[in-house]
Amino acid sequence: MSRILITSALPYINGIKHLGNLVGSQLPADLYARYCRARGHEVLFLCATDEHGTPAELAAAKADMPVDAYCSQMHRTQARLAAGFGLSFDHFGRSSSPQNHRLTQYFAGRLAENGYISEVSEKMVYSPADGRFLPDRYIEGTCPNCGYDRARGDQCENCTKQLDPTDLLEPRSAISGATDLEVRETKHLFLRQSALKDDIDSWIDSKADWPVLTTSIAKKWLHDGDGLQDRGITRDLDWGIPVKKGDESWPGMEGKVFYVWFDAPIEYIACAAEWAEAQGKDEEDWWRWWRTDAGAEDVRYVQFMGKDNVPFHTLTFPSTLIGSRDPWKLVDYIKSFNYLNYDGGQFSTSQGRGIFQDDALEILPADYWRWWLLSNAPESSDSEFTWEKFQTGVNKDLADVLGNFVSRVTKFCRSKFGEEVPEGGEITEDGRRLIGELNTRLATYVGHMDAIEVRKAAAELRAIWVAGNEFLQTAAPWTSFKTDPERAAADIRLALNLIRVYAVLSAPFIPGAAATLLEAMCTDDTGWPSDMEAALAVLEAGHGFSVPDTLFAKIGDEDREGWEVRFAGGRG
Ligand code: B3M
Ligand code: ZN
Repeated sequence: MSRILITSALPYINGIKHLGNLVGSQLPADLYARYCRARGHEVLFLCATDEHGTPAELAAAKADMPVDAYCSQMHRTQARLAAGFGLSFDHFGRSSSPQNHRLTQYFAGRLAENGYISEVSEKMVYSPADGRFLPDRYIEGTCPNCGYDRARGDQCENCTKQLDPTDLLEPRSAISGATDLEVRETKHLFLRQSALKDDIDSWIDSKADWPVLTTSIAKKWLHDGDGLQDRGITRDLDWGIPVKKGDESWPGMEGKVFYVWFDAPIEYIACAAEWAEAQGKDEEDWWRWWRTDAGAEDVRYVQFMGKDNVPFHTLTFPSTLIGSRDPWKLVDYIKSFNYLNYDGGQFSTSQGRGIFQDDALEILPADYWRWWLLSNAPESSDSEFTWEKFQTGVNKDLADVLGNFVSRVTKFCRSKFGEEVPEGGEITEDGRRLIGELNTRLATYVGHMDAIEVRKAAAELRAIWVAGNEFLQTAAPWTSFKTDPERAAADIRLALNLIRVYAVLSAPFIPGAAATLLEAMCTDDTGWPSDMEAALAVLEAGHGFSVPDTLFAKIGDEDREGWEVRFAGGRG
């Protein structure tokens, strides 16, 4: 048994997230967390809302609310939706927490002590029309790297390059659209990433097992052009964590706050402190996850995120941790994702394009979404959601394969032997063959899950379900029952046990259905079937069960067409 720390990229507070956000971080993180728990590991799975910076201010202004009230309300909404999707966070925190204020100011102080902060009089974009500086998302323009014309002041969404507002070509105010922008001087703190370049470089070189998507993005920004650049970590904004050196004030920085991308990853740590407090635990209880001088050297730390977040997690956040020269735990493995597209275009929060979490849960239970999204996760390349693909995937895999197996087995048993596991002969030859196949497939499934190969794991799980149906087809207990009821009983006993095994193996993907299956089998034995033959004998003759209601209803053409129309336009 090991200890595994899992974090998902922190969803921005600026609105309800779409399914592309979900499949790019929180959902695969949950899959892995559930799997690790099922394998008996000690897991701490953390996520939080990312509440500072211009996205929060802009969204609150649009909702006509004070920004702190807006964040509290949206945090509750996101927490409710996360629960609706079955995301099993040990804690869902807030980057605006007092714990994060303290830690962020602490890190800034440590970095300054170690010489990794410089104070720079910076030229910032000022908008006379808006009467303010325009940091980050308050400014839009053309990306100097790739030419994308809707790049934001902090990052180009198209090519992932981290930007400063003054880098943008043909800049305009995102508030008023004004283009008569000026450049004014203002003092800011910079994180001297350039001085940490060798540390970062050799750290990344030590991660030979990382996915190519992760390392290629990191290496690109480490070595391309001028190499690792120093990054401004403060902003002229009202909302955020006030700039301080530990708990001392920082002369010249009055009225400024830390940049959201400085404090957001520190929330991964602060969230553990929030978790400890919520659980009535002490500092040492969360230090053992985060400090290598307090037990965290045994922890395996895995992060999940979309590819646009990779530079911040491979360069900026490690610079903060390494530059503190404290024994903080660094990430061991970064699982990153490409984008999920929606019907020939991009999902877009700002344009309301695609399917959003609240709408998704309103039309179908979480498991339908979880299964389709995970089995089509954008791993090696971008993938695409279309209603037709969704309908086909769900109907085939969940209704025709898994649902059908469960329904045939339980209904046949009820009609011939009653609602309990039947007594009968030894495992049949067909049964032996099934056990052999399941053993091989389980080893493959475990291999993919350990490697966090989400699509491959889903494909293998589907093959494990198919094996059950093929066994039923070959063994044909409805035929053998007429001549050899003992044999039919032995096969059905095996099949009923297989339903429990399916519940255990499938729970990371479809926890709702898995719970229904265990309930129908009247068991709470979730033991991992490492010994398949023993696992298929857990429910003994005489053990009661019930026939579950339809596990997965098929999506009809009418529903699909209706949703296609309903979700065609943006939702504004
Ligand atoms: N909030 C970006 C995003 O939601 C950002 C992630 C922060 S992770 C520390 O894609
Ligand atoms: Zn670009």
